[in-house]
Amino acid sequence: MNNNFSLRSKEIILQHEQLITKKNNPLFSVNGVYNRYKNPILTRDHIPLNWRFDFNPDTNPFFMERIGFNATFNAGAIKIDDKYLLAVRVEGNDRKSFFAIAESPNGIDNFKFWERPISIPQLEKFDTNVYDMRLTQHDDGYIYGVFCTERKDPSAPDGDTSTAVANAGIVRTKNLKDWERLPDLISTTGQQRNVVLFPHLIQGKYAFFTRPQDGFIDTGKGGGVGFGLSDTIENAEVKEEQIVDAKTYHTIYEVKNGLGPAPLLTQKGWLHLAHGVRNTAAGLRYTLYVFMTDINRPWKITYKPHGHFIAPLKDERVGDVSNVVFSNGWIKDDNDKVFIYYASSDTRMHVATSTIDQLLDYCINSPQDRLHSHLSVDTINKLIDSNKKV
Ligand code: M1P
Repeated sequence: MNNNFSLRSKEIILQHEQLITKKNNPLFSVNGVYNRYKNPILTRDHIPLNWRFDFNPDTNPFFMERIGFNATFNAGAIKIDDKYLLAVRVEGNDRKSFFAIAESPNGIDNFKFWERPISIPQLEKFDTNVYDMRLTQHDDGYIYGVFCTERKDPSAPDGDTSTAVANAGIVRTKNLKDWERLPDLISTTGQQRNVVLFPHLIQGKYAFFTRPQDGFIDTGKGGGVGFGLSDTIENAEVKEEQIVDAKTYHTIYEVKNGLGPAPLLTQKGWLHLAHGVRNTAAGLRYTLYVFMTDINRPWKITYKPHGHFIAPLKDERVGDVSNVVFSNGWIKDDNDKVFIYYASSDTRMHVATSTIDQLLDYCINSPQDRLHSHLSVDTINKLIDSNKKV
């Protein structure tokens, strides 16, 4: 056996084992709302070595990587049988995203990918790219994965090789291994991304949070987190969408926003995590925010703290698409601990932990965005005044 092969393979196997078994620790939280963790939970280096290297010394004498991976991000999340499972968006060096399940015993470290990535069954019109799967354990007994499917825009002029049409693809499973593909969601708006299936029927219908938009990048007149009902899931069609949370001038979601994972049920209503996008001279900035909706009318906002909940910090700020945090997965544990899975800069995955009590307190008792600087000052002064009485 070539010395090169032997030395390199041993070293790479050792480094990989050390990485995927590394312990993760919470960091002190100044805001007291959630704890970040020291290490990212998944990076492209976590991808199994047998997806990347040819282990045959005859055909790979230099032990070179044959298939490269670019990023692991935007993961859906679910807990089954005491295992914390992420449906990770893995992006290859060829820019194609796909999904792969990574499993952890504790939700914060030791994430390991299952043996193979998920093979999504194809419809007549193949997906060009798939990403950002939201997992919903539905009352009907299935786990649904709703994801973005992207195909070249058939109306793009000759020579335009980037304009795409985005839509919501739907798959379902009972074990995260065998997936049944259902037809894509039909809606009256041109494009859909960030579509999330609500876990219960409403008025006997399947309910979706949507994000209607006019174009692939621009939301145009659409925009905002929407909500609509479909008679069936086997041929899902949302004929009417109402806006739950509109994009708004001079906010952290002035350009667009979209729901993250399926909302969590609490005694005080539904808890939602979403992302908001604002413009800056340096490009778009994606941050996460939370809000609550009425327990019986999950499309009606009841509480919405001002500004962002999680924004890109330190190393999180830089990556393939810098200044982005994005989340489409969280898990509420039996003891009401909440694991918030978020990706930074379209590059790697992180976890933050909180509790339902902390998140409710944050939602209910944080001031709202009053949309003008002088009203923000007024809000600060009210806190200063009330602190004088303490
Ligand atoms: O690059 C940031 C994000 O951009 C898109 O999100 P949205 O549809 O809200 O603009 C998605 O491509 C998402 O995957 C990505 O993280």
